[in-house]
Amino acid sequence: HEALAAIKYALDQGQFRLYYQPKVNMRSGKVIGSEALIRWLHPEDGLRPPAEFLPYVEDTDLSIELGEWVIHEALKQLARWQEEGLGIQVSVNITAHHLMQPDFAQRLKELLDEFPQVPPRLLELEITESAALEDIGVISDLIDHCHTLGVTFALDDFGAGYSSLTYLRRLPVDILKIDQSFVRDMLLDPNDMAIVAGVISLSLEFGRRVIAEGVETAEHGMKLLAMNCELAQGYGIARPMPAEAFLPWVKTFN
Ligand code: G
Ligand code: G
Ligand code: MN
Ligand code: NA
Repeated sequence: HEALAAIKYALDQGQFRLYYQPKVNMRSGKVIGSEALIRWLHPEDGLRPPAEFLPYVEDTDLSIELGEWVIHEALKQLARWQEEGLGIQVSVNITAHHLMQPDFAQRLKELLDEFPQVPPRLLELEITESAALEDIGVISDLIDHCHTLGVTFALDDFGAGYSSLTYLRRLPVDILKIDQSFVRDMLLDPNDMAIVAGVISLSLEFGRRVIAEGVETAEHGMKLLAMNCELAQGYGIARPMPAEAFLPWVKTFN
């Protein structure tokens, strides 16, 4: 396949970059972490978003190679930030296909071992509800296994899937990310507001942390804080940015 070959070539040529979007605690005003989001810096076409190339690699071996590159790159960045005195988390998006590779935990351990100066708890893996329900026991065991390595897990896009509550019930994730579609419209639509409030109280009942994504305005932030959701990510705080821009941004935010 032509597109796959082009992506493989780009990977070998070092044309991919990770952008980092801050995650903050709105109560303390502190930056707590960042989500790593892949970009293709194409020599002719410029910056390409993941929607333009990730669909081609879905469920292929190349998706695993790309996923490992993302984890490696995130660890490299964590090591740099560690040196610069910035001890924040980095979250990477992991597909169920990648997580379910038989050697996933072993490969993750090898990658972590390459960066002994990085505390594994600073690496968070974001998984979505895309995995088939029949695999949920397997995924749950994998999360337990990876937890023994020290990494943490987030359940991404929470509420937008078709079996969210089963995932919440059965997956030992550390934090729920409230899907941005609910957050975006919560100030206009009472149904979305009810869902956001419900997810926040569910997360507390289940002893999980919770973060709102898609926080686009200060008004969203204040409402979430009033509902006891103090962690947030979104354009209203900052857009995803290149690694070099992150530390200067943190200094202006603090
Ligand atoms: O970065 P952007 O906001 O355009 O992301 C669009 C989608 O691509 C999101 O669903 C995001 O989770 C996904 N995505 C971004 N980077 C990665 C990555 O490194 N790996 C995977 N699997 N998905 C990613
Ligand atoms: O699926 P996932 O949650 O990983 O996707 C993250 C995507 O959401 C990225 O493409 C990121 O650029 C985008 N994003 C982050 N914050 C906001 C926001 O406040 N509004 C909108 N519309 N998109 C956002
Ligand atoms: Mn994500
Ligand atoms: Na999400």
